[in-house]
Order: sequence, then structure tokens, then C-alpha cells
Amino acid sequence: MRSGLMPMLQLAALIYSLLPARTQYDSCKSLVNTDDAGPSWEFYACQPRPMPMKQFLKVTVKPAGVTCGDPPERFCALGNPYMCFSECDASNPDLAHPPHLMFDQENNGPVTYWQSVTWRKYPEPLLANITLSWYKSIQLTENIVITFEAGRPTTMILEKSLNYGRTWQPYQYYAEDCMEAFRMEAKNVRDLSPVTALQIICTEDYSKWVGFENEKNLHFEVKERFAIFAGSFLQNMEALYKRMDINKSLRDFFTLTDLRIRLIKPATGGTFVQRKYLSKYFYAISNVEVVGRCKCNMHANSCYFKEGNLMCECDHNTTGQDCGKCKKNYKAKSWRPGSYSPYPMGTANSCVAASSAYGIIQKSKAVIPPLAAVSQKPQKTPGLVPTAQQEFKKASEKVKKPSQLQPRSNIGTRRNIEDCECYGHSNRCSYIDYLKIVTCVSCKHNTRGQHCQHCRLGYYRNASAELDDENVCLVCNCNQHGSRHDRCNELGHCVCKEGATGSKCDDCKPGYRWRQGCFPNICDNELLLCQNGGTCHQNQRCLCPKGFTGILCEGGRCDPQDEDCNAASSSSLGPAAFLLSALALLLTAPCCS
Ligand SMILES: *[C@@H]1O[C@H](CO)[C@@H](O)[C@H](O)[C@H]1NC(C)=O
Ligand SMILES: *[C@@H]1O[C@H](CO)[C@@H](O)[C@H](O)[C@H]1NC(C)=O
Ligand SMILES: *[C@@H]1O[C@H](CO)[C@@H](O)[C@H](O)[C@H]1NC(C)=O
Ligand SMILES: *[C@@H]1O[C@H](CO)[C@@H](O)[C@H](O)[C@H]1NC(C)=O
Ligand SMILES: [Ca+2]
Repeated sequence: MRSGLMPMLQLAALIYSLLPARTQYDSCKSLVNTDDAGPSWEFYACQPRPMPMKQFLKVTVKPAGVTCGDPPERFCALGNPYMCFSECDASNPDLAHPPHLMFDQENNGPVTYWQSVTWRKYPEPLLANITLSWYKSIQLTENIVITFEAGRPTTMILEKSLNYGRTWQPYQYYAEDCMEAFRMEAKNVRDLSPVTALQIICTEDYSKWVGFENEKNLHFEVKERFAIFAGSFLQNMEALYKRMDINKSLRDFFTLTDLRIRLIKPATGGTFVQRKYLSKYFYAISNVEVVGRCKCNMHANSCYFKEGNLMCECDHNTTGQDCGKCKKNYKAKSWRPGSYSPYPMGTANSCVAASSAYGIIQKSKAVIPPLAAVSQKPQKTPGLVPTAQQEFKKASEKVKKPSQLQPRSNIGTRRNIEDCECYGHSNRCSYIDYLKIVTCVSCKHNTRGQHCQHCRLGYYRNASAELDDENVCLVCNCNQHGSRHDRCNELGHCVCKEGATGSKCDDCKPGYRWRQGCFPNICDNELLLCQNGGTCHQNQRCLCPKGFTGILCEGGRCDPQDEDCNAASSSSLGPAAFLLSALALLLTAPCCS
């Protein structure tokens, strides 16, 4: 019996290990032999392998002071308020619970965790935001799993950002009672269909009190959503990839640059809060597992971590952190992401040299209607910022016939409601009495304005799209570090900070180097030469031979034992070198946000 079982298990393990390892789109090119022309390159769509992303993130916990230990506190068991087993003291490394313990490797050692203060201020809510930033777009390939050590929260929201934390949208709501907490019907990912796959739901699956040991994990279900398209064992990934190719919302749904865990109410053990024992209510998270791949737009099969940044190693003559543009002199065709089709090699959509035979630049001849009423203020109607539900909702609602319009008596009487023209971005108008105009409300698709005819700030007009196109407004995507703000002009060009360049301000001018923004070179191989045999390290400092000092190693050789050595060398600095050292001081100071 036993001997028969083992090979079975081994076989199962083997099959299982083969399944996720079946790599697709893992090479960007290969050398092929053609009969007439000899060997030549063939190019394919490619993407990096998934990896554990928790090692590359930066964590911020807010509000300040929500991490336990300052002052030290005792914590009691949820099930037994007299069992106060643990103490948190930020000044003692053995008793501290700082945020980075959510992302360490446990390696069979004791469980390490971040812990909040207790709910001693009840009934004031115990709120905490845990923000994870990658400074890079990544695509989820596995479920996000958050491990809570002292009960899963009664209420929380998972949020995500696609634009480096500039704007946020809910990803999933979690509550013991969705209706009570969020006025949402409780749902389960298994209830979703291909049509509703991207709905933002509230789930009660991970918030019910089931005792400490039974279940500590909370999921954001990526695999289950993949399975809606690819089958329950993800056996038909081709179907999923085909959909992703043509549906940007579907691709974007699994893409993010930042995640936020908004903790709203801690575990209460399934009963009311006992005011006498507030030391048993708190949050403790031992692990946050986020597995995904760098988003490289199907133009790279690897991604590396350099100077605190994830970068795609771009192929197909593309460049940029996400391979999101063509290399210089390879702009004969406009940039496009690689395509998953035809399965399983895909299409590379390489950038083409400007001088090549394909070099016909197709300019769009679309006429952009003049922008009316430009002087109006950006509207602050809450509905103008689309909620995720609106954004993910089937976005094809047509303008309703005037007779179907619902009166909105709270804003004004209806008049000339026939003038309700919103180019399909809204189906509601209001009459504003004091301006005597009919105006669209809740413009969708990132539009705004009386007729939803403008783009929201941070978006620009897609010149080849009609005004009633869903894609009429494109996100400016200005690089957070390189641009002055997130707005751009009608061509999508952003306003760059000093030293930055490029339409999205994600490149540096000569003489500057990218380190989450462009910083002037301290040394280089042309103008700012290191002297006396010094070597320039990453354009940021000269590595001086022994005995030489100064920004450019220009300080003369002197005896290090000599007390006057440092003074002598700094007083010998010329004005230029003095300026440089002042600059270096500025640059090493903690920088602006
Ligand atoms: C948490 O983040 C949300 C937005 O995502 C914000 O409205 C709220 O004020 C933040 N709370 C804290 C305590 O920082
Ligand atoms: C994209 O896919 C989602 C999920 O299947 C679907 O709800 C949505 O209607 C699709 N969008 C378009 C433009 O096809
Ligand atoms: C990049 O451009 C060069 C010159 O046009 C070409 O030889 C090469 O094949 C291109 N590479 C890719 C991946 O398209
Ligand atoms: C601009 O609009 C056209 C027409 O709808 C669309 O095909 C194109 O993809 C849009 N451009 C972008 C960058 O989304
Ligand atoms: Ca840990």
C-alpha cells in the first residue's frame, strides 16, 4: 500500500511542479535559419518571470504613532483579557514590531510581525494605512495574501494605485458585515462571470471570527479571477491572454504601482467591543505576499533592481523603465506594446529604425473641436472623479433620450433639457439656475465640462478619437519624479523639473543622472573629471586614491597623521570646487517629495 502511494504522490508533485513552470513569452528573440538569407533574428512578445515582490517595496505606515511601542504597551488575548502575553517596546529590538517585519523571510524562526497600538482611544476608530510602493508598475500573477496574527480585521479596504500613489481606487472591501460597513451586498469571487470579472466587491470571506489558529490569511483573489477566463486549473491561458490583448481594463486591473491596506476596525472576536479590556484590540500583520512580474509591455524578459528601482531590461529597440517607448532613432513607427497573439509566441511590435524601409510616419488628421468655455473652473462635483465601480462598469451607456431624463429638482428646475449633450460620457444633466445653463453631471471616461467635452486635469485629448469615444481622454502619465505636476498639454507633454526631459519627463538631460528624478552629475568623463587618478563612481562622487581628498580629488596629497591635512585641503579648494561641494551637500540632504 505505502510503497504504491509514494510514486503516485511523486507523480502528482511532478505534474504540479510542471504546471506553474510552463513558461510562456519568456524569450524576446531567437536566431533562426532561413534558406536564402542565412541566420537571422526572429522577435517575440516576452515578459519577465513572476517573483516575490515584497523584497522590492517601500512601506509607509500612517498615521504617525500607530505602530506600537512608544510608549510601551501590553497586549492581551482576544479570547481571554486576563492573558496579557505580550509587550511592545519600540526602544527594545526584541520587543519592537516595526513595519518591515511584514516583509521579512521567516525562515522557520519565530514569527515576526508589525503591530499597531491598542484601541485604547475607543470609541474613536483605530485607523491605520499601510502603503506599499514599488515605484514601478507590476502585474499580479498570484493572489495577494495578508497574514494577521491576532485575528483578521472586522473591516478593511484594499486599495491600489496605478500612477505611483497620485490617485487611488478601491480593489476589494472586506467586512464581517458588508451591508453594515459599506452598504454593499456581500459577494464572493466565485459569483463573478466574464462580464462582471472586474467588479469591485465586498467579501465577508476573510473577516468572520473563526478563532486565532484556524485562519489567519486574507486574500485578494487573482487566480480565481484568471480562472473566470482560463478555466478552473488555468488550463486555457490562451483565452485569458486573448482577452487581455484587446481589453486594457482587464490588463490594468491586475497592474499596480502601489497597494494600500486601509485598516478600519480590528478583530473583536465576533462580539461587541468590551470597553474594560481595550488592550485586546489591535492589528498584527506578519506577512504580506505579493507575487507578480515587472510590467515591461511585452518588450523584456527580465527586470533588475538597481539603486532602489526596478527596471525592465528592454529589448525590441525599446527603452524606459517599462519599455514604454522607442529608443532614440527607432521611432519610424509609433511605439506599441507587444501582443500575446498569436499564441504562444505573440508579436513583438518592435520599434523600427528611423531610416528603415518602414519609416512612414502616419500622422493622424483628426480635427480637434475647439475647446469651449476653457475658463471654467475644474469641477468639483464628487461624481466627476469616477469611482472604480463606475470605471469598471460596462462603459457603453448611451445618452438617454430627453424623455427618459430624471428630474434633479435638488439642483434646479429642468429647462432646455434637450440641450443635454454629453457625448455619451454621462446620461444625466442638471439645469443650473443662476448660470441658466444645462450641464452634464458625473461625466465619465475622465471627461469633464458642461458637455463632458474636456478632459479631466491629468488627462489629454486623444487626437484620433471622436469626442464620444470612451478613449477620448488619455492619462498624461507624467513621471512622478521628473515632472512638476501631473498635467500635460494637448500632445501629452508634461512639464519637467530641472534636468529632466522627454515627453513624460522620465529621461535626464546630458549631465544629469536618474535617481528617482534627475540629479546633476558631480563627476563625469567630459567636464567634471576626477583628478589625481580618482575614478568617477556612478556620476555621484570621485573615488580618490589614498591621501587625496575633495569632491574631485583635487585636494593635494598630505600626511593623514597631520592635523592640518583636512583643513589644508579644503582651504585649497578653488571657487568652482567649493560650489561643487555645496551642491554635493544639497544633494545628500534628504530630498524633497
Ligand atoms: C488612509 O488613506 C485614505 C485614502 O486612501 C485617506 O483618505 C485617509 O485619510 C488615510 N488615513 C490615514 C490615517 O492616513
Ligand atoms: C473588458 O473585460 C471586462 C471583464 O471581462 C468586461 O466587463 C468589459 O466589458 C471589457 N471591456 C471592453 C471594452 O471590452
Ligand atoms: C533594432 O533595430 C535594428 C536596426 O534597425 C535591427 O537590426 C534590429 O533587428 C532591431 N531589433 C529588434 C528587436 O527589432
Ligand atoms: C485613441 O483613440 C483611438 C480611436 O478610438 C484608439 O484606437 C486608440 O487606441 C486611442 N489611443 C490610445 C493611446 O489609447
Ligand atoms: Ca514577518
